[in-house]
Amino acid sequence: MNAQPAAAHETAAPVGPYVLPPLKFAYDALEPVIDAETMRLHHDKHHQGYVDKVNEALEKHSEWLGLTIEEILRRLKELPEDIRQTVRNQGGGHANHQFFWKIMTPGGAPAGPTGDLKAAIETEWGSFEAFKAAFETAGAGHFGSGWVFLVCRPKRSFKLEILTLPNQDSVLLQEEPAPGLLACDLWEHAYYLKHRNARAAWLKAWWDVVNWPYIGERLAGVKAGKKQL
Ligand code: MN3
Repeated sequence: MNAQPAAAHETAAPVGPYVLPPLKFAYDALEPVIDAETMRLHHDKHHQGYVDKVNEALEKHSEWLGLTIEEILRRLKELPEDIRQTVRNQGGGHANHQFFWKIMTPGGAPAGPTGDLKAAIETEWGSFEAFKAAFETAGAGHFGSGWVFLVCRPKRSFKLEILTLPNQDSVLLQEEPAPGLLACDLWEHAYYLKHRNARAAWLKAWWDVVNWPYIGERLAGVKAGKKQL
């Protein structure tokens, strides 16, 4: 075992034991897309639970606590077997939710994607509308809990791709690097109080809170070689 402290370029990401990052907006700031009660439960209970449980697992092999959750997920196969699946689930849950809170903003970004991101979306799907439809179809069609992601493939000329993953699996577990640009939570806890069983309605409503300028920055970061979820 040879866990190293996080590299300098990852200083923004904290090492363990992890702490629930506070929301950057009020619980009701994403209404009517996400109601305050859902936000409270989702952030304060669900996300906190993932944080607590991944910390509990890593304390058994505390040399790993010196790494960011992103680095641990990238190196999951090196983790001691007795905690590997727990860290995949709970650590994945922590990383996915940390990512999810960052990509949303009150009022969203009505202008949608711009610049390089807009061009990359149009190259792949023809139009922003067609991309949204493909993302919604992938998310609505995913069986059971999981996430739908927009990722970038640095090894294939930064080609964009939509993928769905089960449970709390992170894009960082992918064999071929696939940094995440966007992610929507498909677990019922993310939408059930407001949208009931209508996952497709949740996905359609969710565009209204996506922070497109930030997604554009993430793509620029990937292109600049920055390691991020
Ligand atoms: Mn969730």
